[in-house]
Amino acid sequence: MFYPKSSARFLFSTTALALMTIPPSAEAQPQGFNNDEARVPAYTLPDPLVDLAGKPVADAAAWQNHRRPEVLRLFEDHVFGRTPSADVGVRFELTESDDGAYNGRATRKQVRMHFTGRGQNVAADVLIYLPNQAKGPVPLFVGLNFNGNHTTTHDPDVPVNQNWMRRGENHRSNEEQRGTSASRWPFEDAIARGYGVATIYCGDLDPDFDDGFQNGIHPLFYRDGQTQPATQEWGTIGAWVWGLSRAMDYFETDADIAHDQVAVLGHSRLGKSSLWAGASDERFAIVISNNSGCGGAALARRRFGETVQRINTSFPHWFNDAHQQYNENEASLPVDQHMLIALMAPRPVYIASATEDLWADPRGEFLSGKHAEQVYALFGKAGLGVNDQPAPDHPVGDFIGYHLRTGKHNVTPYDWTQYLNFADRHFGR
Ligand code: GTR
Repeated sequence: MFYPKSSARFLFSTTALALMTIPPSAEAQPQGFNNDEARVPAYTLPDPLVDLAGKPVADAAAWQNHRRPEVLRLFEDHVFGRTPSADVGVRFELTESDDGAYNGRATRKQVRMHFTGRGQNVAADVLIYLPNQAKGPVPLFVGLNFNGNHTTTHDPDVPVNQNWMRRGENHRSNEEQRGTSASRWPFEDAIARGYGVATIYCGDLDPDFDDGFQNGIHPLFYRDGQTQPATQEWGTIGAWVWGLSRAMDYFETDADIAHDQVAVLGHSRLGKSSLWAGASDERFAIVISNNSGCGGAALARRRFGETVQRINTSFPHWFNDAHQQYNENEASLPVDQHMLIALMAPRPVYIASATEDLWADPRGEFLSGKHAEQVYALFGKAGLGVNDQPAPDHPVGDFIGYHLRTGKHNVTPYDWTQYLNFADRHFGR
């Protein structure tokens, strides 16, 4: 049996789900963007279970061997960009291992990843805390950070990153920034629960501004005469995600880390990145999106909060150039973000929203999980297990976890508690 490419059941389900609303926000949002559920346009989502030739995807094997690679390629070509193949050298240097961190409860490892290509070198530092009470290899959370590893902890033994920063004097960081993002990285809580946590400054891989891709790792991949990525090649998010995969390569060499129990997580632009990392690298056993919004978990076709045009204008470097053609033109995107979530199947994925984070479209984030459930069902895995977006602070879900935290665009201890619970459940702890 053949289904039309735009299946009618989506129209039905989006209308039914659109009857619910999320709490109004007190937080200021940019003007001129829709924050009103009643003004979400009618839309039809592409069907994850109908392939490009119009054939239905019958079972898990057809998804995994045929449709999944097709969807992955669509995200490469139309959203995040392809990673060029190039002869780039990768070397790991363990610069430190000290079992005295956090009053002897943790071992701090610092690993410098050296990347070499076309006579240039780029380095990215991985900061890792592992629990000392562990009896064997430990499960690990890994995520990128916004402002340098030294901002994630008050630990004085993490060097101040000297690369370009959004924050800090003349885009350079200093001691004053140490620990300023520590509330987003509750290392000690994770350690107490038997988990390791690793983080990397995204700007080590590619500084987060539009420089025509002259800095960061992109130039290492250029072909002779190439001066910037081709239309369908990667942008900044692609480069960040490549770095996460190289960190995964390192974890596979570290006997203290259970490399088959690595959860990748990220907040906001770095949540878009954790989703793309989980989609493009199936070694990540759990994938967590915290308030990732447009280009992350939120459905683009809803045009609620941040839109494709807005994100491509404010941050032209995040996606590939081909993505620009979908400005004010979401309906012609061959994918929507429920298909990004579906690329995690059958691995557990967690989507988190916040009530005041309307810019990221909490409902659209929930709905992408909802519309990914059909792919999990092919594997016999239950997804969210609910039809309606749950009340604030009521986590739901089996293989697709979801919560709507009360509060603003942020990562909080509440979010982390849910991720640790989710990992405990799926890692059988
Ligand atoms: C905003 C952007 C969002 C989100 C956020 C962040 O300015 O519009 O897509 O990524 O930044 O990363 O904090």
